[in-house]
Amino acid sequence: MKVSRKQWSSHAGVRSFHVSLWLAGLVQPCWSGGNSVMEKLSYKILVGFGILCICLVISAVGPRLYAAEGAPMTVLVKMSDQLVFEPDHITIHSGDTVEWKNTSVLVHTVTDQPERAGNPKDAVLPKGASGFDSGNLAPGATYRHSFSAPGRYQYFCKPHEAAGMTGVITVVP
Ligand SMILES: [Cu+2]
Repeated sequence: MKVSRKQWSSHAGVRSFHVSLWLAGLVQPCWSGGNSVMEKLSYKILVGFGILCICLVISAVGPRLYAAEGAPMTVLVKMSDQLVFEPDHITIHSGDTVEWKNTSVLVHTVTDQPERAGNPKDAVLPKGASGFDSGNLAPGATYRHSFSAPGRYQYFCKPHEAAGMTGVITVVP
């Protein structure tokens, strides 16, 4: 069928509306009878746009799902001149690693051994987890520990426990 450019543009608007309804499963496609080159072209553009949208959604959501479900991560905690672990509370997944970096001019430690704590509340381990101790970390030094047993870990810095230099790690399965 022959249509003028003006008529076509209004038809295209109606048809794209019908295609939307068809995609929602509400009506039968009404564009299938269209024969003009322009109508076929507009249909191809709509389908192409739909596929592009689906690809964009997959590329945006896919890597997030993978990061949440899959590969182990390493989380950085800094040890500061203000005698704090930054951040002092973190939540990680079983299998993740924490890397502590001494960004101060002082010596710090990362210690989670109840027998070394002045206050037992400063060294807490979940059932089945072994204690750990970095030893003295000079300015600029790093220490890494991987966590597998889920639960709450409270750790401290030996020289600065009394000053309140403690941190909490929650490990979720
Ligand atoms: Cu310290």
